[in-house]
Order: sequence, then structure tokens, then C-alpha cells
Amino acid sequence: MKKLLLPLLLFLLVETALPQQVFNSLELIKTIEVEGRQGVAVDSNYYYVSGSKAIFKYSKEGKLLLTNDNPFSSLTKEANHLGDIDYYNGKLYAGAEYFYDGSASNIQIVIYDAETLEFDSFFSWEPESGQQEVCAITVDPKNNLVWMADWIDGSYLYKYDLTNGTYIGKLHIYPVPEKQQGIKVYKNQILITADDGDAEYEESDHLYAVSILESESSSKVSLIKTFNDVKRQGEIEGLTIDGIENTLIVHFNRGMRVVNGMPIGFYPGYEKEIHELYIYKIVD
Ligand SMILES: [Ca+2]
Ligand SMILES: [Ca+2]
Repeated sequence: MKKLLLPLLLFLLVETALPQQVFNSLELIKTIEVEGRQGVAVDSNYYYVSGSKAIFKYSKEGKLLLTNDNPFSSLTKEANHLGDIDYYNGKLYAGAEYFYDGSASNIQIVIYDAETLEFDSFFSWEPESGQQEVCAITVDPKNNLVWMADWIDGSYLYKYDLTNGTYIGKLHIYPVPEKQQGIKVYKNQILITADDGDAEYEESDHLYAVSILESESSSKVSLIKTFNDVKRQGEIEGLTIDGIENTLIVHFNRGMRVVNGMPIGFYPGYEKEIHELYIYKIVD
């Protein structure tokens, strides 16, 4: 028996050190065209979509129900950009910032009422954290945290107290997904979308995951999905998980040529950029 014990212990150690499988498989159910090119959140009845300067509320059938096209009007610190958003407990959480000439300032966690889309409150960011930009936000109720991701330097995910907005610390992730766009907490992991495929060369973007390990300062990134099933390669944006419908929802933009972060016209067959939600059934 003792001869078996050591290999068994080693096996268990290796098994627990590996990241758990997030999805057995994902089946694309449908796509919904939306306004807004940044992110998505969901509650039991509605989808919420963020544009750079607006928030939209949709039925799950894709009908536009409400728009807030002035989301910065109640802020004391100037902002001109929203990233990927999240829903928690009747509120929408958004990362807002003033983005100009490739750099960001006035990063803040802005909270909106999900029913009305009106401003509710905000938390300021901690500049000493080293965070340079906010591309996405996700609420982590289990750990009482709000997490933020950084498009400029994605080496860390930054965490704040969900109750009072105090900066808690940061999680080093490796290897770093390039051009992060969205984050979402799911099963004690953080899912990350990255616009790391170049649409000029028909390259796919990707979904990654890192485990939330409270005892560790760093966490290994695992590749979860390659988006080779989109209508045309473009820019992946935010994501969310619908726990009621058991779906993964990923926001994509296609049609606009973006080179070095600058829009330079459209691909053949396109007269405008198309924003879509891809809805995938999660097969556990
Ligand atoms: Ca989201
Ligand atoms: Ca891309």
C-alpha cells in the first residue's frame, strides 16, 4: 500500500495545481446585433451593452429598451471612455477613464442603477497600484471584490473592496494575454477576452482564464477558446456569463479596419462597423 501512496499523493498535488477546466464545450446558439462597441453584462431578464460613451439595455431577444447616452454627466472627474461592464445586485459596474493619445487618467469604478441606467455612485482608483488603464471590470461577490483589467499593460488584475472601494492589491498573471478587453468572474476563475488576433491577417482572438488564488500573488493563464467561429475576424470586446440561461456572451466588432489602434476605413462589403453579441450555450 505504501508503494502506491507516494504516486497517489504526487498525482493529487499535480491535479490540484492545474487550472480546472472551465467549460466542457461551448455551442454557438445565435448572434444579436447591438449598439455600443465595448462590453456586455446580463441579469435574469436583460442584456446591458456599453459603448465608449453610452450604456444600452436590451431584452434577451435583442430589442433596445433604454439608453443612457450621457453616462459621465454626474462624475466629478472628467471621463470620456467606458470599457466592459458587469452586473451585480441591481447595479451596473463600469470602468470609466479619460483616454487621450494612448494614455488614461481619472480611472474610476462607476456604478449605475440597472433599472434606469442612471448614475448611482463611484469609487476612485489608486494611482500607486500602477494600473495605467481600465478596459474592463468584474464583480466578485464571493471574495467581496471588484476587479479591473488594463489594456495597456495586462500584467496585473487589480482588486478593490466591493463594499467601500478600498484598493486591496493586484494579481500578477502569466503569460500576459495581449490587448485585454473583457473580464468576468466565473467559478472562482477570471475569464479574460483578448484582442490578440490581427484582423488584417484573419487571426482569431482568444478567451483565457486565471484561477483566483487568495493565497498567491500570481496565477497562470490558460487558453480556453479560440474564436475561429466568428462571421469575420475583428475586435473581441467584453464578455459575461448568464447564470439563468447558462450561456457565455461575448461582444465582437467587425468590419472596420483598425491598424495600430487607429480606425482607417472599412473592409470590402462593409459601410459601418457591426457590433454583435455571440451567445454560446455552456455545456458543463
Ligand atoms: Ca462584462
Ligand atoms: Ca482581433
